Amino acid sequence: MGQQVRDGFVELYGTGPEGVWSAPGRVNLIGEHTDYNDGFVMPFALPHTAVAAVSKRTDGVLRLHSADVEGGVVELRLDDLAPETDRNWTAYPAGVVWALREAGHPVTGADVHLASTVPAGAGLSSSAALEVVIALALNDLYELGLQRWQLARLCQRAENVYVGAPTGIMDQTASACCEEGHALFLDTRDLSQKQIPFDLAAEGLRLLVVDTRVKHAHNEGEYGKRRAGCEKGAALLGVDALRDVAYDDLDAALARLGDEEEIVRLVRHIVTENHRVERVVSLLESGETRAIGPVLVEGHASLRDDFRISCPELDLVVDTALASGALGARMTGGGFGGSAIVLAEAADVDTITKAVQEAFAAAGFTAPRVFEAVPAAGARRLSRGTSSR
Ligand code: GAF
Repeated sequence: MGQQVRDGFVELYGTGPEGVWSAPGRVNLIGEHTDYNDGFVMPFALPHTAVAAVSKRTDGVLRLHSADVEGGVVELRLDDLAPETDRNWTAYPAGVVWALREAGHPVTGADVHLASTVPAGAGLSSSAALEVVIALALNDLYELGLQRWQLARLCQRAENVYVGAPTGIMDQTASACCEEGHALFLDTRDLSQKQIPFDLAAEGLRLLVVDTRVKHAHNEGEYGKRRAGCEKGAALLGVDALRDVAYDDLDAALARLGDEEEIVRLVRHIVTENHRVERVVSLLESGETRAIGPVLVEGHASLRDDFRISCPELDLVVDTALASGALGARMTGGGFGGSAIVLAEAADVDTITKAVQEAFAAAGFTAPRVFEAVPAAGARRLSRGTSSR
């Protein structure tokens, strides 16, 4: 796709870009809604990417164009960029430019043409991919010298402040830092990372992504409500973040919350979910990959019953996949729609896929999109200058 995006840039702007970059979407294996509680997550990168051809400008103008969206080039003046003024796709790349400048980086403009294969609204981080690809391009072109984790932080700031979605740091870090063939064990408190080898094919296993086609968005209120509830839980328990509630102390902590029923549920999810991430890491490190299946299922139950962010379509994927022989399944990402993941023996993939498709048809739901996820590379530069690919 790099060449196509480069050609699109030439057609639009009449000259070749200074480079072409890509940044992937992600799937989260385990560790949901833990990132804004200073907890653990374990995403891996998808082969689906946002690809951007970019050149610098010196006149304080940002020109943005997407091959995926109707409409022409959007031209913005850097001095006019202001938080929560843009409700379109352009808010993601423009937010990154705003965040870089606000942090004091000397970005003086850019021409951008991009295209993405990350399905939008599917809970697979299409917006983080857009942010990270722009951040990486500008970091290279303006020689800012920022490290990957710093780019992820700036992208999160773009999303939180400029776009106005109160998300955590997982998606941007996944897009910026994941490595091919690995899942990323990330401690969101200090952003320390460990790449965990995750080669399912070598073990005769597959991981399916089932996009329910139920669109979700993080700035629609429910995400923010969960985040506020978790913060209230931490305050009631006298800790900086729910990450500080030890799994072994969970019962005592919940007892201290008394009749705060909703907070009890949120706290229980976060504390048990952090523990599930640690269990999955240790199972993978000891080569017991199949044994992560039941942990994924527990994670789904916790998101459905305690955190209450699943939906009938996601539950149907999980229930149908498990009834058809899957080793594990759960919703992935922010919830309220989006995608589920299914861990299965390679030999069972067709049966499970068919069963899910039939169950959706029988329930009168839109046909889901099912594909296999193989851990892919994180963000990278695809080409330099105008002639290379
Ligand atoms: C969304 C958010 F963007 C992430 O930060 C994370 O909270 C996730 O939902 C839930 O784990 O993808």
